[in-house]
Amino acid sequence: MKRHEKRSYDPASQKMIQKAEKENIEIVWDRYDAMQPQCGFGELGICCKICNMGPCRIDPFGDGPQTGICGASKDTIVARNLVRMIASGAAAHSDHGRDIAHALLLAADGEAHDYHLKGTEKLKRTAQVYGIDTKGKSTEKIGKELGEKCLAEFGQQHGELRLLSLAPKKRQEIWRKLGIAPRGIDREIVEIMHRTHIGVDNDYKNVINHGMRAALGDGWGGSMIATELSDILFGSPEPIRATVNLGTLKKDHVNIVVHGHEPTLSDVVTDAVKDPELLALAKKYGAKGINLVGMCCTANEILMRHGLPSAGNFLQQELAILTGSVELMMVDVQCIMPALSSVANCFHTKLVTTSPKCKFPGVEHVEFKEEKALEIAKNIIRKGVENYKNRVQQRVDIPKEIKGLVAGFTTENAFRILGGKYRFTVRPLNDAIISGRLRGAAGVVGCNNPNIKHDWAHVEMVKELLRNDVLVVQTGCSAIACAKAGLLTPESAYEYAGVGLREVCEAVGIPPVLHVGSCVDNSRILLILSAVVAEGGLGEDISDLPAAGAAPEWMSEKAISIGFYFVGSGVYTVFGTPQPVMGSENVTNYITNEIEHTMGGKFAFEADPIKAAHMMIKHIDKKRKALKLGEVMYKEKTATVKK
Ligand code: BF8
Repeated sequence: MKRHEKRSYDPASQKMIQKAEKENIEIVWDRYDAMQPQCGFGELGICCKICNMGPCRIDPFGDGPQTGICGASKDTIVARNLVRMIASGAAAHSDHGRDIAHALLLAADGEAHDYHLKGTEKLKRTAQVYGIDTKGKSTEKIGKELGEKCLAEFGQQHGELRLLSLAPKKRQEIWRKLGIAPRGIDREIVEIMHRTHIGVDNDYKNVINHGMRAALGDGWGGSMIATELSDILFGSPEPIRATVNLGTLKKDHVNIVVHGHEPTLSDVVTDAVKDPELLALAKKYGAKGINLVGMCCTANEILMRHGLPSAGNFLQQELAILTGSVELMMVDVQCIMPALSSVANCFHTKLVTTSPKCKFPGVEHVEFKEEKALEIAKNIIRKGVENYKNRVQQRVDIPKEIKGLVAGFTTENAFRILGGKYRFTVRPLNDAIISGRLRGAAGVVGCNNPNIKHDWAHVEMVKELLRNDVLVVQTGCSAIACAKAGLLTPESAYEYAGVGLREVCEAVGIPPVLHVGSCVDNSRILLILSAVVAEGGLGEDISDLPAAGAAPEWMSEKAISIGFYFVGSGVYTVFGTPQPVMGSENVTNYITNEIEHTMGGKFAFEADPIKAAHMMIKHIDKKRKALKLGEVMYKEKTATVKK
């Protein structure tokens, strides 16, 4: 197998990897190879650099030091390092949520006049959860009160986050009994930093349980606030057809890529590219128009709400520039490789940073402010249009690969689609699981990582689940991976789904893989699971459901936080490569085994996606048995799987 084939599963990416090789441009896989062998102490989680007596490291073979200079055991060191990753991941998601709450407030106050509160139904519903009396109040007044209440929850010191009340009652009781119901979003993150300071918490279970509390503050707090308030501000997504992969870039258009996470800028950019003056300018420079595409989770935001194309996922950010066709890439926060500036320097591509939290040395910064959103967006687009004249057409190589998909699924529209015109319900989903037409459901989410062939694990795992009648729900880069493989269309059910799943997809008219958004939108999965429990017939808690989760190509600290809030919500969750815990047998055993007795969920690590899919299927079958459900309806698999 050739090098580019080993690096990516996606033919479009393979072509750009070859181009990078030919033109001697260093990209992520080259840096990964240069980094081998990677630090074994780091991989095992047994390096401690929390204080200046260190850095300390535990000898994994038992001959050298078995504690740090302060006496911290490997269990303490591993647990502390792990929960610090949760702190960072939860902080990233939650800060995103905070920014959306801030934007909602500005919009409600009339200070950010380019935004309007579009999701009035959801506004009222969410306001009720927060105990806001909506009677006789204007949309703006309710929005302001809700924005204030949500913002206050970040620094809340007592009580519980309001959105926890949306979880099944039994789950809430578990959290209370274990003392891990999050009080305030920031508070739990700060407490991680305190507990893991030199000489504080050195009971590894106590450390991890608090990490779980902070992660729950992400899933049922910061991330859920981000999702719910985005739906209020920008409107709830509806099923929508779109396209994906590098083939969405256009040879004869000005290509603008929005990359990052927060929808505040990208949402107004969708309007800015329609500006007649900018379109005329693009024509003046010889382009046929302005082509706006997304990258990573910003792509998911504009894909879900506007049907705009996604050029790709995490490992494709450099590859988009390598097409030679990108006039401008604007970035906000998270998952933006620092290497982008050097790759952009090899082409005419202009890189623009927009967030005060994320600047690059030597890269133009145009600070985004909600109060002048559209004006700033137009200003950035203009820079891209003006850069078209610098494009070297001979260096343009746009891979032809492009796939159609349907995105835009949410907790709310799942009810409508499944329930039909007259009654909103997830009953048909529960019934399909109870009857055995569906085996169960799985959430497959997360990143790409050069330590595993790009997209391969996502695609193979999802195909295997579909084939075994497991309905799949996706977010983030995982959803983009499977979209590129053609799994996110209703027609894909005929090719990949088992008989039972295919029947359900046919009856309801949905793809066998439901794209529910960006990574903060994993909160939608929590709410879908809660809705399924509330509908009845499948137990009393999320941990009773025939369901499982996976992050087969995970990379970021956000993935760790997501994993922990899923496990803390009762979900069996399989990560591809192990989390950095293997240096402590106790911590590994705690999170992959023991924790199930208290939380109802646990982790597993398995890099082989087919094996991992079967671990999930086994878990789903175990839960079916516990619920006294029969075997799945159809034994035969009609779909064929490429191995
Ligand atoms: O937040 S899946 S690589 S883009 S961290 Fe990043 Fe991972 Fe992609 Fe979205 Ni999520």
